[in-house]
Amino acid sequence: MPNDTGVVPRDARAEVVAAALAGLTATPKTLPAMLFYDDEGCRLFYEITRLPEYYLTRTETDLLTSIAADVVPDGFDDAVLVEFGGSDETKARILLDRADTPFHTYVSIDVAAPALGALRDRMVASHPGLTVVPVVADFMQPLRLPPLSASRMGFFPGSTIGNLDPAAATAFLAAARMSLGEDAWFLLGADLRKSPRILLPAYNDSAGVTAAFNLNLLRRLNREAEADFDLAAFRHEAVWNDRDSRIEMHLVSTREQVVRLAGQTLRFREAESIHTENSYKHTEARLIEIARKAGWAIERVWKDGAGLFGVFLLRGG
Ligand code: AVJ
Repeated sequence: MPNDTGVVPRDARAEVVAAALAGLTATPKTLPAMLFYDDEGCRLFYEITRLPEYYLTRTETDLLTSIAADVVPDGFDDAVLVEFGGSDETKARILLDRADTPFHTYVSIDVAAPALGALRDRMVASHPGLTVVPVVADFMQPLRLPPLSASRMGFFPGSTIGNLDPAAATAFLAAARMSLGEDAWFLLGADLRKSPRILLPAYNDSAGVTAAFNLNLLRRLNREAEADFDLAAFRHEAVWNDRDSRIEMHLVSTREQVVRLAGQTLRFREAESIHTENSYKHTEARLIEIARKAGWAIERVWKDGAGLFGVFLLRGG
């Protein structure tokens, strides 16, 4: 990941090369969605969140704002909010900015150390009374958190859980339950299954921002993995996979071609795709089933008026 100077450390580059080679030598070809988020990818994702077709961010933000007082369990005080994959505090602020917030500590777990450092600086400046604890770690793994107060709430907004297949989503929620310890709570934001007439434009917007976001992956590999992808020879594609209930993003080769990456030769057939992302769209019932399998009880579920997006309050034992 880039540091403040824009220079990518060698070991980070080695990880990008290893991940890219593993995916691009597999059949069918894939690339991990986490590779989207270099500096330009983060900027493009922010632009996506402002698109008229991308209803997710504004729907969740409005929903969280309207329920912020209700998500706090009775007797919850001296509380800690633990965000998973939280290198952007915008959603957490909805809970932390309230005059009556029970949260005095904000723990944010993310692999991107520079982004976490910037987040800490922003939060310390705007919230003098708040203790901000950045934790540099892969949130998919169980982790040892610093000693926390009795009232703990995990936070996983943004429908990031949609990137995980159901088994991985269950494993993540189970690991988070272990990391948070006994009697913790968890607030999960997830996009819901709906008509592809709404879903497809959200992942194939008319301004072409999602296409640029997808193709930026290849630009990143050209820079960080000594690759020579011709960006004009791949096109963005978003498809609805009804059986698996997910949007898939692909980069499709427009012709037969050969690409070099870190000294290796990669061959593409015409119309061959690189599968770059899954975005699962589960029903409320399916998400409840996944949370239960991970050992959580369902305390309450909120949806926006149109039933596009769900916020799930889970309770550990
Ligand atoms: C950040 C994973 C929730 O799946 O909607 C947006 C990423 N990809 N447009 C999503 C994304 C294409 C986003 N998540």
